[in-house]
Amino acid sequence: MLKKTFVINGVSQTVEIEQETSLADVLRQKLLLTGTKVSCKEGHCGACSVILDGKLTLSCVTRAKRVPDGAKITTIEGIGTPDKLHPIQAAFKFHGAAQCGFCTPGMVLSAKALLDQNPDPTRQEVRDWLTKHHNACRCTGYKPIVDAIMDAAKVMRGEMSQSELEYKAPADGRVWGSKYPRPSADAKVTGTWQFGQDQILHLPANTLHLALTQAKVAHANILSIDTSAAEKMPGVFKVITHKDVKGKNRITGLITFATNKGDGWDRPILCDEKVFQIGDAIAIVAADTEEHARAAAEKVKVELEVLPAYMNAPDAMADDAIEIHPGTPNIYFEQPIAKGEDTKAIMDKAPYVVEDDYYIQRQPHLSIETDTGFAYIDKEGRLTLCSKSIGLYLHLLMIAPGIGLPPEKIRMIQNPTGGTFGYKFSPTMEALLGVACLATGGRPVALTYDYQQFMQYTGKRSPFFTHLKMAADAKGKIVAMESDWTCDHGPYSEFGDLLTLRGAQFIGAGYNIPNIRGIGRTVCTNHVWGAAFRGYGSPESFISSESLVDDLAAKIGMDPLEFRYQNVYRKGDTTPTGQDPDAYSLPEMIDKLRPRYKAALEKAKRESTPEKKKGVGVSIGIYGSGLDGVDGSEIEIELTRTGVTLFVNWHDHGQGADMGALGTAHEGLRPLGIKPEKIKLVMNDTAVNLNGGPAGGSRSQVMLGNAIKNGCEVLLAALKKKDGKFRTYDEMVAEGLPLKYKGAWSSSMCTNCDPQTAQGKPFAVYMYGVFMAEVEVDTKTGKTKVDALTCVADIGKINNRLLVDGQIYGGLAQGVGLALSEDFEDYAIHSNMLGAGIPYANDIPDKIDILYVETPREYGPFGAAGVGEMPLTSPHVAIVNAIKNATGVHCTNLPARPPKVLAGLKAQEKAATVVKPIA
Ligand code: MCN
Ligand code: FES
Repeated sequence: MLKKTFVINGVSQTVEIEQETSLADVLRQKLLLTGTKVSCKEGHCGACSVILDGKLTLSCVTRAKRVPDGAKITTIEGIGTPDKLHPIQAAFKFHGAAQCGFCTPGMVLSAKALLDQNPDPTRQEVRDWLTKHHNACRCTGYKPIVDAIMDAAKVMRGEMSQSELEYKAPADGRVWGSKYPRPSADAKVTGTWQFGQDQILHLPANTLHLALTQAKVAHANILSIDTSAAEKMPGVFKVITHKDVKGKNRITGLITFATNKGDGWDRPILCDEKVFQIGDAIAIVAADTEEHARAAAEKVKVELEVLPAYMNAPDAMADDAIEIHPGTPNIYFEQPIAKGEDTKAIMDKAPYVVEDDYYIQRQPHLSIETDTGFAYIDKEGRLTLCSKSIGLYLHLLMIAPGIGLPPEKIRMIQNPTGGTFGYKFSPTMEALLGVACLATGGRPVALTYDYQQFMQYTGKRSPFFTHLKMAADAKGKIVAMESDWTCDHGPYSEFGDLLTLRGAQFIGAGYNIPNIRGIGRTVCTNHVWGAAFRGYGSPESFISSESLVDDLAAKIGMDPLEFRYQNVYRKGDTTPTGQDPDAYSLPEMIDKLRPRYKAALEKAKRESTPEKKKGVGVSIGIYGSGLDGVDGSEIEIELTRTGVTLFVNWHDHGQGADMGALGTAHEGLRPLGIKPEKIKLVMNDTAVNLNGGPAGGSRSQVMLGNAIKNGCEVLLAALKKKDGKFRTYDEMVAEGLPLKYKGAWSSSMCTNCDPQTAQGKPFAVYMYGVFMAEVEVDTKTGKTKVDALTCVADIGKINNRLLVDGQIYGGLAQGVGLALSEDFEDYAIHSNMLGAGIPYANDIPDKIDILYVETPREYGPFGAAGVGEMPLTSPHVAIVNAIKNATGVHCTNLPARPPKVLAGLKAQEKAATVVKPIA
C-alpha cells in the first residue's frame, strides 16, 4: 500500500493505493468519481481521459503510484454541473454531440485540454487532436463533436455568448421537428449519467463479483470440469457450472420459421457437453472482488476433446464436415425467392448481363462501453436483471426456461447504455447473471466483460457470401436477377433465419426487378455467433446488388447515377418481395443529389494525380422500420397533478429514446398546451412498463411512436368535456375518472414473407437513402481516404433534427469502417478496438452533408418513418464504387484495407504490361 495526496478538482484528497492500481480505479472506485469512464483499458478509446498537471492523460493506463504527490487532476466533475454547464458542455448539448454519452466525459476533457493550449484551433486541428489522443466515439461520426468544440472555443474566446448555445423554442412552442436537446443531455455532458459499471459501484457490500471460465478453443467435446482448485482460491464464494443451472440451460432463439431444421435450443448458458466457439462460458466464479473472481476462473480445469473447428461457412458446408450441433445439419435454414417469371430464359436472351461474387465481413459493433450488468432479488421476490438489453420482454422469454424460472418471476431493467448498435438484440450475460444470482442464494451479483471478452463473446455481424447476376434490356431497364447468398451465422441460430430472409428482401431493393430467382441459406460455424448489427441484412445485401448495378451501368455505357434513376421505384413498381413501396421518393432524391454528383465528378477529375487518385461513387439503400409481418407496441400514459407521465419501454442504445418519446408525446398532447418539461418519462423496466417490443429494426419511432400517439388520443378523449375543453386533474379525480390509459398500435396491414417465394408485405414503413462518397486512393500504399459523404434521406417527417442528424452521421461513420477497416476474423489481431479497425476522427470526413426529403408516411406517427439503420444500409458500397471510379480496382471482398487495393492496382499494372499475342 502507498499513501498519495492529489489535488482533485481543486480539493486535496489522500488515498491508499495498491502497487498496480490505475489512476482511473482510484478516481472511480476509491473516490466514486464515476464521471471518468473505463472501457478498453488499453488506451484505445479515450473514455478515461482526465487532465493531469495540465496534460491530457489516459487514466486507465496510468498507474496511480507514478502520479506525483500533489498532482493537480481535473475530472469531468471539475468541469461543470447540470446547473452550471461549462461552455464545452453547453456546446455538446446544443449540437447533440452526446448520444449514448459514454465517450462524452473523455471528449469534454480532451476538448478542454486542447482549448487550454490552443484557444483558436481549426477544425482540422481539433480532429488531429482527438485522433492523436485516441478519443473514439462510435455514435456521432465526430462531426457534431467538432462543431461543439469550435463553438465552445468561440464562447471561451469571448466571441460568442453562451446563451447562443441554449435551445430556443419556436413561437408556437412545438417540440416536434425541432432541435430540442434530449432530456438526458445534461447528465451525459456532465458525466452524471450512471452506466451499469457506475451503478455496480453503488451495489450493497455483500455483492458478489463474477468472472467467467471461457473456452480457448472453438469446437470441442467437454470431458470433465474440475472446480476444486478454483474453490480454494482467495475470496471465492462459489464456482458455478452447468450442474447448478435449474432450468434447461439453453437460451432459445424463439424460432418462428417452420422450415428451420434446428429447434432453436442451441446456445448453452454454461457449456455442458460441448464448446461451440472461443469464449463460450464454462463456469462462473462468484467472489468478493472482481480480481479474486478472475484469478479463480483461471484455475477451473476443463478437459476437452478438441474437434475440427469450422471458422467460415464454406468449411462448415463441406461434405466431410461434422454436424456442429449433432442432429441438426450445418446448413439449417434455406430461403428461396421467386418473383415473376423464371429467370433463365430472360437472362439467356438479355443484351446486358453481369455477375460477380461478394463477401462482406464479420463487422464488430465496437461500442465504446463494454458489456456489463448486475442482478439481485427485488422486494417482490423477482429475479431482477439489469443490463444493456434493448429487448427486455424478448430476452425475458429467451432466457426464462434456461434459468428455470417462470417469466413472471423475472424482472428486467435496462441500464443507461453506452451504445450497442444491435449486439444487445441478443441476450449476452443476462442468463449468466440470473444463474449466478440464484446459485448464490439470491446474493446481488455483478459482471463486466473486459474488452477482449466483449469482442470474443458477444455477437457480430454475420458475413454473407453472395453470387449475384443481373440482366438489363436494350433500353437499360433491369429485367431479371438471380441470387445465391450464404449467411455464416456462427454456432447459435437465434435470428439467423430472419437475417437470411433479409437477403431476399433487400438484395436488389430499390429497383423494380420483375423477375427474380434465388436462394439463401444459414450456416452454422464455430466463429463467433451472429447477432443483429445496425442495418441487419441490408449492408450484407447491398454490397452485392449496389456493386453489381454499377457494373451493369458500365456494361451498358450509362452513368451509374442515371442508370439508377431509370430503374428506381415508381408508381406501379414493386419491391423484391412483391410489395408496393410506401414512398416513391427515390427519383426526387436522386434529382436532389445530381448537381452535387456532377460537381463531385468534375472535382475528382480535376484533382486526381497518378499518386493520389480521386473518385466518386453512389449507392442507394433501403430498410424496413419494424419486425417482419405484424408487429406492435403498447404504452401507458397517466395524468398527474403536475403534468403527464408516460410509461414506455423504448429501449435506449444511445439513439435518444427519451427524446423520441418526449417529442412524440408532446406532439400528441398539443391540444392540451402542455410544456415539454411537464411530461415525465418512466422507461425500460418490465415491472412498470408494458411490452413495447425491442429497439431493433429501426422500429421504435414507428411502433412506439404510434402507440404513444394513440395513448395521447385516448387520454385527450377521456379529458374532453362536452364544451370541448379539457378536464383538469382535480376534475378528473372529483368525477372518479381513471387517470391512466393504454396506447397501442400494430402493423396489422403487414404479412410474413412466404417461405418458398419470399413474397409478402413484411414492413408497413420503409426508410430510403441515396449515398455519395468522394474518395482519394494513395496508389503507393493502397490506402483510401474518404474526403466527403453526402446522404439524401427520406425518413418521413422528422421528430427531432438533432437526433436524426446524429443518427445519420453515426451510421455513415460505421459505413466508412465497414468499407475500409473493420473486421473480426483473426482472434489474435481483432480482439481490441484498434486491431478491429475502429475509425478515429481523422478517418471520418469533416464534410458530411445530409439532404432531407420528408415524404409523410401513411403508417408513421405524424408521418415519421424510422432512421437508425438507414445510414448504414449502403454507404460502404458508395465508397467501394468510388474506389473503383478512382482506380478501376473493384473490391468485392470487404474491408477494402490497403493491401487489397494495392493488390488490385498491381494486378492492373501487370495486366497492362502483358503483351497480348497477335491472333
Ligand atoms: N427519429 C426521429 N425522427 C424520425 C425517425 C426517428 O427523430 N423520423 C429518432 C427517434 O426518436 C429515435 C431515433 O431517431 O430517437 C432512432 O429512431 P428509430 O429509427 O425508430 O430507431 P430505434 O429508436 O428503434 O433505435 C434503434 C436503432 C437501431 S435498430 C440500432 S442498431 C441503433 C440505432 O437505432 N443503435 C444505436 N441508433 C443507435 N444510436 C446510437 N447512438 N447507439 C446505438 O447503439
Ligand atoms: Fe460517443 Fe456514444 S456518444 S460513443
